[in-house]
Amino acid sequence: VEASVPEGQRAAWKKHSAREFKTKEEFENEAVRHIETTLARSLFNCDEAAAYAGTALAFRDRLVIEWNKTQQRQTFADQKRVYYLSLEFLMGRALDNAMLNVGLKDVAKEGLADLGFRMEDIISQERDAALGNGGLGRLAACFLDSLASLNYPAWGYALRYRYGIFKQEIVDGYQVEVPDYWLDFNPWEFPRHDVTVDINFYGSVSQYVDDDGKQRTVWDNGEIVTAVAYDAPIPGYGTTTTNNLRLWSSKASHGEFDFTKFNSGEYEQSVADQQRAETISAVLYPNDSLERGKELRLKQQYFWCAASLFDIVRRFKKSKKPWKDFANQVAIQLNDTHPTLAIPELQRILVDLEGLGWDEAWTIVQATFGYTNHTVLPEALEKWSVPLIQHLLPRHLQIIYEINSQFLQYVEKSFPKEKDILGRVSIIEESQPKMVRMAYLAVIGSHKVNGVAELHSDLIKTTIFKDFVKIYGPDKFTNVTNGITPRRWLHQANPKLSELIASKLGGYEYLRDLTLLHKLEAFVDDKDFRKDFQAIKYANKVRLAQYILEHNGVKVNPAALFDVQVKRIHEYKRQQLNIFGVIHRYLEIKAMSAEQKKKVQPRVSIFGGKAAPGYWMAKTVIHLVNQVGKVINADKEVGDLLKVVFLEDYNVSKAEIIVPGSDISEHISTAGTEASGTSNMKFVLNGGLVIGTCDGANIEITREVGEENIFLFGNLAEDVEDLREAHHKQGFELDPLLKRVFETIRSGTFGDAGQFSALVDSIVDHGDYYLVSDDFKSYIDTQNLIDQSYAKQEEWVTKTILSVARMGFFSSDRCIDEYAEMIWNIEPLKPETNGA
Ligand code: GPW
Repeated sequence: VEASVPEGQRAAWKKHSAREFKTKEEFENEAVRHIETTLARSLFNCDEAAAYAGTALAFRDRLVIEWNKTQQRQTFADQKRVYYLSLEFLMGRALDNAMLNVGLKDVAKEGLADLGFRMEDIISQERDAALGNGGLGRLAACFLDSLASLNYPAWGYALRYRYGIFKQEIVDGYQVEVPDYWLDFNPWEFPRHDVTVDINFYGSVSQYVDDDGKQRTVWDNGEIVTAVAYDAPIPGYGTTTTNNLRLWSSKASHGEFDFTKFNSGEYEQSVADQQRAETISAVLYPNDSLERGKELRLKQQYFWCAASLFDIVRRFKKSKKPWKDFANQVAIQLNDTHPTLAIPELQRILVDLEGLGWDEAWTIVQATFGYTNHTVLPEALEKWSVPLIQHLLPRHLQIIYEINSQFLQYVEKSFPKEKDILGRVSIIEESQPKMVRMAYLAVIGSHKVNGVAELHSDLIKTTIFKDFVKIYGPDKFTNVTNGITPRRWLHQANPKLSELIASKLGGYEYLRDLTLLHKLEAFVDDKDFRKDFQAIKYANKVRLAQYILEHNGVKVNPAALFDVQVKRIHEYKRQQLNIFGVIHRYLEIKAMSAEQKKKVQPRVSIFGGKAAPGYWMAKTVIHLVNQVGKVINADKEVGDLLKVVFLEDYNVSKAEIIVPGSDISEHISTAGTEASGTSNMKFVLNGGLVIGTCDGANIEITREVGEENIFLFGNLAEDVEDLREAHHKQGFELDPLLKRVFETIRSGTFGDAGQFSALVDSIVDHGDYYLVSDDFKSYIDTQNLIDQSYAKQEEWVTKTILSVARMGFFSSDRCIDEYAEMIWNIEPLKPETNGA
């Protein structure tokens, strides 16, 4: 439908076209107008929530103007776009980010002060958009920020969950999950009731011969659910480029709300049907690095992939280009295997709906997709049962079998002498029931596969995808080491440090090119700079100490060493190693004379993170941390020498307070299990040091900052398999210090020992799969080294400054440029060119 205004009327249109505020006066004008009209409030009943809403709406207007222009410009330029398919986008708050990215935070701050409000109070009114579990979802959010900041034409696609990741409450030391209904006021989303896609489930497949005598396949007679688009603007930093994040919401199709049922008195049934449809986008699955094979999850995945592909194909078809140009116009990145159904779905669209030949279609599919792997953990690799896919997506199962059959024929021809290879690389696992291995389908359907840190990218080539390297050659596999956006994780979370750096580097250009940080090295001996740098760290620790007092009721000394481990609770991430180390430290202190105690470096051990609701071992760790904290924090003999706190409901906005306030942070996974880690980068960028294993991005952080500036310990990835095998064959000697820790737990020091037996037994009786005992001594020794190093404050400050200066590599801008060049083959579209 042609909907543009005729030439003759455009002058009037342009005269009244929306304008962007620039000054404090104009901001106040916009905010007050929104508070008084949009919200129907007045100066007599404007609380902080209303002031937040008015501010957000004022900035939203600004974003929308640039968003519209960007979309017009990108459509007009008609160059290749990238689509980032991720089931998770852990965005956090949007207002602060919007103000900083458009460069008007100071203007708004003064304006709000005029109106009687403090900026911090207003910002903290906003609820986090928590549509993700952990690192994978936050990475997607950082990538959106970088894509827009670098002016790439890019869209994110995901689901509009009504409930994001649950809110965590700690009750009597236990985790309790509370639903996160976040949508009652969300000024950042725009419902597009005119952008809908009908999605088919179940039903049947039939063949017919079309007018040209071609054999065609149709899939129909199933249940139809409608996808409705909700869009959110993604502003770039220091550019007007504003990209789009499109979230799909499910609702009953008109056919579904059955009026015959309704009229014949089956009102309840028709409402029930409606609710069933809405259930698809109702809730984010709260498992991190674990696959549970639930039908509703598969429905979510297909619903989202099908709606997104329909949308992408619809946009491509508007350009009237031939299909052979598809992969020159469209790059689709699969964030882990969750969107793998997009592969058979695009093949289905091209073959069944558009009438392309199989091979022609398959060439397009492979050229379009790239796949990012984020784990080698077997329990996280997705598999779906063949009967379930057969039932829910009968046509897709046929297509998957056809893809597999052609692939296996090719493998058989290439490796005629290898009998076992076909069974090993088949997309179908011959188990009972048969399973579809989604990672294999993703590898086969993509032109590039990448891991997320060097070690991880090497590991996938030698373990889970070893055979595929042989089949396709090594060039199909590559590495893009993860990164973080310095806008949120330095400028926004740590404005004082950002300002100090800008004062030395002559402005904020380093936020667009983080490698410029290297110039800070020149100031490492500058007395004033060192003093300022240290004072900022101290102020951030004071802020964190206030937060701890407010939320945990524990008074901590900001001069103590703040030791932080915040991330999802998982056995492979080894929070248990940390808390056992804390217990060891407690026992050491208890055994000291008053004289010895004077030499102890005071510490605060800070934990935070959510456990998946069904993950008992992880929940036990949370409980143990809280019990240990209760005992130690109340022990007068220990006092300020050791405090232990568990921060409730760790999320993005809390990370923005916690990360800048850390001296040392823990990234202590069993070597070879953490694909990359990204919070390690955030801590170092904010002037904290890392204690970590030789795993994931820790290794590259070491390469960049120098091994004298990081505290590495523990066994290496290459030795893990042998150690595990030895445990099983010979058994193993429990580390004596760890043994003493377990005796303390068993004695009931931290409450009924039975509550922690599973945790202790997994190490003592069940082979210590995560090598906690093997790494314990080395961990304790390294922690002691940290105490000594921290006591030499001048050396410590030197380490932290040099580390910050050397973190340029870890900007997510670098990641996006690498993806663009190696995988997507796309170019930026600068606002100045084609100025719409
Ligand atoms: F298991 N990651 C995550 F690979 O946060 F799917 N959730 C997940 O479900 C998975 C991975 C999955 C994380 C990795 O654990 C972390 O090492 C990495 O830095 C992050 O993804 C981003 O790549």
